[in-house]
Amino acid sequence: EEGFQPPPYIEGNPYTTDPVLQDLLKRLLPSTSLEEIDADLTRFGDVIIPKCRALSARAEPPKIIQYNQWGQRVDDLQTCEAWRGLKAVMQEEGVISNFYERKYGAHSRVYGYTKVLLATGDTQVIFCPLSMTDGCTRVLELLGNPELKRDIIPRLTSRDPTIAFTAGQWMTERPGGSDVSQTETVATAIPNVTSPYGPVYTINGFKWFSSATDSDVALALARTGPISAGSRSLSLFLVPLRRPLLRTPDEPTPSALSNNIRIHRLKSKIGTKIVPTAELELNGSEAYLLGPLNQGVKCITPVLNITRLYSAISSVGYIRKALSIATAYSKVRTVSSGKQLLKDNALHVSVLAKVNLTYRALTHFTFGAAALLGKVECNVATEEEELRLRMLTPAVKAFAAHYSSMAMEECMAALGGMGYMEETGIGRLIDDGLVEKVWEGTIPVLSLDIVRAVSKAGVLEAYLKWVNETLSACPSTLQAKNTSALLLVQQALSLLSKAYKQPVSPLVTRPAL
Ligand code: MFK
Ligand code: FAD
Repeated sequence: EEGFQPPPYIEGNPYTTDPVLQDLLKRLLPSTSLEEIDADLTRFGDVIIPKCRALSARAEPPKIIQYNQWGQRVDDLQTCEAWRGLKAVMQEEGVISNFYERKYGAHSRVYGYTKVLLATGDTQVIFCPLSMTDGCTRVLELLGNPELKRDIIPRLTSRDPTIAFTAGQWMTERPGGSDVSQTETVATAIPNVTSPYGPVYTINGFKWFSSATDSDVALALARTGPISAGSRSLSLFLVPLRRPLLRTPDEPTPSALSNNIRIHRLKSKIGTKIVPTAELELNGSEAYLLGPLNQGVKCITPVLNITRLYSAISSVGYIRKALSIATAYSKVRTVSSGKQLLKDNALHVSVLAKVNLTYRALTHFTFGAAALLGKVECNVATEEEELRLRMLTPAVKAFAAHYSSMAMEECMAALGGMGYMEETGIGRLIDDGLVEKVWEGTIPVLSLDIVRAVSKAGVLEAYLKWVNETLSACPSTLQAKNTSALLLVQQALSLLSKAYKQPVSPLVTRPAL
């Protein structure tokens, strides 16, 4: 018991101690909104994050009770109180509703995604269901009939956890998640049944990954035409996970699923262990058609694009948390015969500086896309900005996922043996963060999506014009450094030229120094 005891490190307010965010917001937000947003984010860091940390520390993986004592199949999904508490905190905070109230107009995405970034390391991947809830809201905003807009959108965006809905997304099946053309789930129209929410179908099939299994509704792809048509005979459906769908606040939602949905099993995962990811059987589940028949993939892409930005911001959020721990530790741990704090040691600082640089670059990169999404959703984006967002979304998601785990490993080692201990939580961050390389599109599949995007007229030109303008606006000293960025773009162009077997217009020229 005697002897040296390592002093504990203290993580500060994640917003006010952050090396990047305040400058980023100054650059992106008008001064009229900045003051209010700055005060709100300071409160978020002071009050909400400690609340989340306390809840997160008590989180337990979900359990499934498939049969009751009478031998009846019940499929009762039991999530822990901490998980439900984290969801409620974020709903009360308006993390989803903010994006649809749009108080700060086109800047609402930057504001809301900053909260996502700040909370990611302390919330047990709660943004998995919340991001899909956000995406589902956008789909209903774009494709929903007046009844869906009246009854469902207010639930998805509610700040009251007793009535708020969350939504899941069911795309992936056993024959393929990246390529959904072999989807086995079939939807059959029920001609004599009507619903205010649209044409009624029953769905039969097997969904291989369902992460928001505790949600109220899901957006599902199912086949409505011949399998020979591949993904072009898939339609999009809104599926209730329990019936009746609408309940009053004094009628709590049962944890058991109904609507003829069975939980085959819960997934055994490397990380995201608190998220109730399951395999599901749908045996005649009622569902409502959304959007035009056989255009399901196109109709669900707003969900993909919104959740891909959550994924990018989560990858950056994991680095933020790990770097904040490593930085805090450098202020209490001594080396060199106990004479020097790590924060004053040049060699150690160079390690942290490298991670810091990755964090800065990725934060600016992802928030560039977030700012564009805000503009598009408020109908104030130019056509060029819209095209640029299309290309940037898969790029930021892939880059952030790729660099995040490497950066977190550096932070882990920056605490020495302490970093490898479960108690610091860096191991959990790494395990949770790894999934960003897979869900919502693997990195190679996102690369193919960039190729899909640039093959549409005007997309590459819009991007390159912006690169040129951005580089020309840089001070000449920076321009010289940025030539490496230029080289990268030129390399990409040359690869694309080869892929298309024709030269891709070399719009990028080295700006005059
Ligand atoms: C914590 C934060 C993170 C959030 C986590 C949430 C939990 C995770 C849940 C999941 O992982 S859900 C499953 C996610 N699955 C994927 O991301 C699938 C990855 N695969 C793809 O993205 C494929 O590219 C895709 C399935 C979309 C390919 O399908 P198709 O049918 O072969 O695509 P096709 O025929 O090229 O495109 C159909 C139409 O959609 C085209 O439009 P047109 O009909 O007008 O020509 C495309 O241009 C359009 N499209 C495709 N991708 C698009 C898009 N439009 C806009 N944005 C996109 N990303
Ligand atoms: P595959 O598509 O079989 O990919 C296998 C490998 O092949 C990958 O390396 C991939 O990059 C590569 N590959 C695929 N196509 C190509 C190509 N054309 N060219 C080159 N390489 C290629 N899905 C949902 O629908 N809803 C959910 O809620 C959900 N939650 C998830 C939760 C977790 C924790 C995880 C891990 C996954 C979840 N998924 C969910 C599924 C996820 O979206 C898929 O796993 C992912 O899209 C990849 O699909 P797949 O698993 O079928 O892999």
